[in-house]
Amino acid sequence: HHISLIGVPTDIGAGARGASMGPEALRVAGIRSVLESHGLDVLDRGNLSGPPNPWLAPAEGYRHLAEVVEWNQTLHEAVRAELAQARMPIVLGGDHCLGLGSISAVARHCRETGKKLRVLWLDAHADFNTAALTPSGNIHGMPVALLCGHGPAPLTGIGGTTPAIDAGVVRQIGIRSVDAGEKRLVHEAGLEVFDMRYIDEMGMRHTMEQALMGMDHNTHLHVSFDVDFLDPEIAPGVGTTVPGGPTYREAQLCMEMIADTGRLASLDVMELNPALDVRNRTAELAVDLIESLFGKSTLMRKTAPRA
Ligand code: DIR
Ligand code: MN
Ligand code: MN
Ligand code: MN
Repeated sequence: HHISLIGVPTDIGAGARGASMGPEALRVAGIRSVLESHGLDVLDRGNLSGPPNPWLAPAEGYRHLAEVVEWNQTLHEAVRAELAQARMPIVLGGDHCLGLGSISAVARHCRETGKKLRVLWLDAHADFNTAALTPSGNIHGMPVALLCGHGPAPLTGIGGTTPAIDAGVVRQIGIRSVDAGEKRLVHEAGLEVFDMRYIDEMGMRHTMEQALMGMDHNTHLHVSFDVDFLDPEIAPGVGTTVPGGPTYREAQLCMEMIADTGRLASLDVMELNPALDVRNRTAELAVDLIESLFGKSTLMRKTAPRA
């Protein structure tokens, strides 16, 4: 693997300031050297630049629409350029509105190369709001809906194809906070959601088996990792904590089972907020989990253990 780290230092879509410091916190936690220790070739492309956060109230249901478009267009081009050079982009967010620029570029690459796309969305939230449904106007609560074509053209059209993806390629995992109107739209769109109730009842192993089912040698697997997926007891450094998330052990299993597929081809690490963290422990945990995503395991097993 040839990996490119792309820092996107903005909190333009979030409800709290601070995710703009996420890329540097992940670097301080050693993301590059950890990946290199697994024999991976890593280029740190540094940080993209874009407009500052004006911290305004929503206008017609969206906060900072123009700035969100600008950041995501820049990110779309950066991710597209890495994929065109057969490099694996790791997007260091930044808030989760950036999933739009990242995944629209991945989807475009898949269309151009005839690959099948699978998106794993690891999050406490469904991120499926629209202007009419959002309680906040924060666009980090909308990227999945935008990718599926729900929203205004400047956002849904990034990359030139609307919708950027079909809802059928998405598997959401860890969901435990969905707004009332958002819930209806998730249902209507037919999103496949493995919520915390599902994980509690069925276990993380069965959940991941289901979420990864149907992939083959021609599948491009994209993981969009919102750090608030994790239980706030182990990951306090995020803007919107929701209790009852995956434990350290469940999260490790989730990442290891993704690694076992050998299909991971692009990754987002989003919503890390160093201003709310405790001595960078959430960044260090994120890096630890990313290490598992790239194949760190306790034993040199040839295959995963099977009952
Ligand atoms: C809430 C919070 N559903 C909203 N969303 C997110 O404002 O739309 N928090 N994504 O991280
Ligand atoms: Mn999110
Ligand atoms: Mn979230
Ligand atoms: Mn690990």
